[in-house]
Amino acid sequence: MPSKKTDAPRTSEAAGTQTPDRANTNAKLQSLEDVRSDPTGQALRTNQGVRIADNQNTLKAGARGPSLLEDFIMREKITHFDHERIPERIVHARGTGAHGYFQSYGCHAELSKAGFLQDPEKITPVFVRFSTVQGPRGSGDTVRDVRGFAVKFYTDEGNFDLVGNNMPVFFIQDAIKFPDFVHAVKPEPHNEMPTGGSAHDTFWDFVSLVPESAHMVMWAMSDRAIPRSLRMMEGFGIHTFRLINAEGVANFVKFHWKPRQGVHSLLWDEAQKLAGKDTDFQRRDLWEAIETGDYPEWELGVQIVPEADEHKFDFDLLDPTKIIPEELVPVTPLGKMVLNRNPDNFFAETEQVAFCPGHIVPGIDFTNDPLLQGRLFSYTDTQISRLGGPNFHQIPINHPVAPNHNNQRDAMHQHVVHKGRASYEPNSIDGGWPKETPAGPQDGGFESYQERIDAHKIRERSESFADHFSQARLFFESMSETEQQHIVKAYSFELGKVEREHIRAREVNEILANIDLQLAAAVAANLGLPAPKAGTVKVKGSQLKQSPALSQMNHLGDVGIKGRKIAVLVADGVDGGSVDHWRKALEAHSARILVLGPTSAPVKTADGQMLAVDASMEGMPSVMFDGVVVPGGKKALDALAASGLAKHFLLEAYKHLKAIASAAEGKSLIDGLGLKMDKGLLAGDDQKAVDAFVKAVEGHRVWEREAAAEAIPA
Ligand code: HDE
Repeated sequence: MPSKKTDAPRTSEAAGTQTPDRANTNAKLQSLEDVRSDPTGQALRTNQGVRIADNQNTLKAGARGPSLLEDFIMREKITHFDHERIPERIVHARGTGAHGYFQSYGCHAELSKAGFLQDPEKITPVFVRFSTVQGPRGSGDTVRDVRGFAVKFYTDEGNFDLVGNNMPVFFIQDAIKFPDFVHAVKPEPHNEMPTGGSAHDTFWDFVSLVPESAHMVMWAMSDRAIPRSLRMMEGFGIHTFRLINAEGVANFVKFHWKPRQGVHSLLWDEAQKLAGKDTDFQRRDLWEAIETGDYPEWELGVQIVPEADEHKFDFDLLDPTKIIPEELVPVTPLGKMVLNRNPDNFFAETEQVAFCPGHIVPGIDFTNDPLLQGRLFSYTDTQISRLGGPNFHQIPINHPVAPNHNNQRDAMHQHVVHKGRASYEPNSIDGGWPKETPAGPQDGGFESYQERIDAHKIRERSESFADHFSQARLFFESMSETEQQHIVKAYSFELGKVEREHIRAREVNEILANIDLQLAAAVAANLGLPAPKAGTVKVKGSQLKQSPALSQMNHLGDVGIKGRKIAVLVADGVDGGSVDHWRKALEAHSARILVLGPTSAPVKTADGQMLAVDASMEGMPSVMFDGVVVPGGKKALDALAASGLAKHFLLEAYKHLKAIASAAEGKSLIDGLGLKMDKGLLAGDDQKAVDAFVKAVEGHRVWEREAAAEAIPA
């Protein structure tokens, strides 16, 4: 049955004006939707279609007797159940997905001949999967880790997968090191600890021995590794790719996703608490945003470098441990992506989706980045064991909307009944079909960019990949003071969990001291290590002193407080008018308002009405919100002042630098907690108070409060 939800534009383009291949696209999309099974009104049957009369009892020899082998209904059910699990991804096992669409802002024919970038009217369906890297499928969402950001574009010319992360660089330069890196970051082999994090000996042993990881580790120790929401992350293709136009002119590009929701993070204390209070915090956040119609949106952009400028930078474009600072090459916006439909079934869609950086379409091509080159092999290979054979492209979520006739045949889980009598090419039996399409400016067959290579076959790293510290330093120096402090704390926390002192010392003296001596000294002091000496590596430094684009403080987004979660704390005796006032005022900004009571039971307002609550303060603690409102009503305020739960809620929100507004009469509650008013701690019900509150939530945190918040117990 077709999906009942119709928000997601799943039509591709008007039939009739295109080639027969393209005219088939709508029908193809529809057939992909038809695999969605709807049991409404249907009888319970076996896999063979037999109606089942009793789904409660096994066939037995007498009511108290042994079960009979003959029971094909029970055997079929249990056998299927026994095989329900497939291997989880070796990395990025924990993930969540969503459907949506991509729409180009205009015609980008000068840059690429890829069809989905030509026409602003054209809607290209996408499926996105966000993930953490280290933890298993059931691990926590809010651990300190890189986030995967993988997008499958179902274009008319075949699937294009942009398999990126929320950080623009990577830990290693050459694919042959990937198994070493992953073995090091994964839980320790002897006791399988820790789950979901990198704060352990093997990770720090590896990265302290491999200086090329220095830049990426800096990102991983920054707030980028604990995003507030999957909706609030940038995405990066990392490697340099090529875009090629119809004339065959190529440019180097780096892909960027810029969230309209801004780039925001959790605080470390919040992230840790959330890992226990709501393991699913981020998948729930994305799911609820989409269910409530608050569709997250990203802008796809590219940094463009003409082929002639390949060697104009102080780093190598092929080195995946380097960014192109946006101040040197700005990001050119190409189009937008909107996520507007949740999957119907997690396993069928999110778990079975198979990405591969090698899935590209005409108009896009690779470069010789040695990490990218290895990835081109790995992804298809891993799907063969994960999804049980080479026909994983036939699984509906992986199926292109473009036709995919060829002479590949058979293999495990073959779903297609190939009607041709000849499964080879050339043939004269089937009229020679399917036939090659010559490469061409539009609708041509794929043609690789004809890069000239004149080289020795050699195992060697290019000298141009040798500078490991300049950009790590640029990153640190581009951070605000607050962000720098968070980085110091993250290194101190993680290295504090490392048992072997020589590993801690090596990271401080041989890595951090080469990046920034003050950073190294601060971490050393927190670990009780001797003050480090200046690093021994001669670091040439970057062309730029700072890159403001690297600081999250400069990415507040442009949707205001839309989709931000605000808790309204109530108790018996609350002023119902005050609740309505705040609700209306904040809903006008499209924030999500949740009323929290002492328990999940409704409360009685001052004028005797029953007010339903969305949850208890215990069920939805302050770490799940972006801001808190305490409406008026003397009796309710007194009750909150006497409640440990409510006081903890407010103190914790204050500690986590969140905006808190109370009705004017609630000031005594704030005073009673010993808190000083600031830009984000407000008392008042008038428009001025509402505006100040909205502004504080928009700013994400009340950073000026950080010193005062230190004194509040966690
Ligand atoms: Fe991956 N990576 N990776 N990776 N990666 C996988 O493929 C691999 C790398 C990324 O939501 C695996 O289907 C190698 C960089 C994402 O399903 C595997 C190397 C970047 C996802 C694999 C890298 C990524 C994966 C595991 C070094 C950012 C999750 C399961 C040469 C640009 C996709 C799978 C999803 C998944 C291999 C490095 C991103 C084993 C060999 C760099 C977002 O094939």
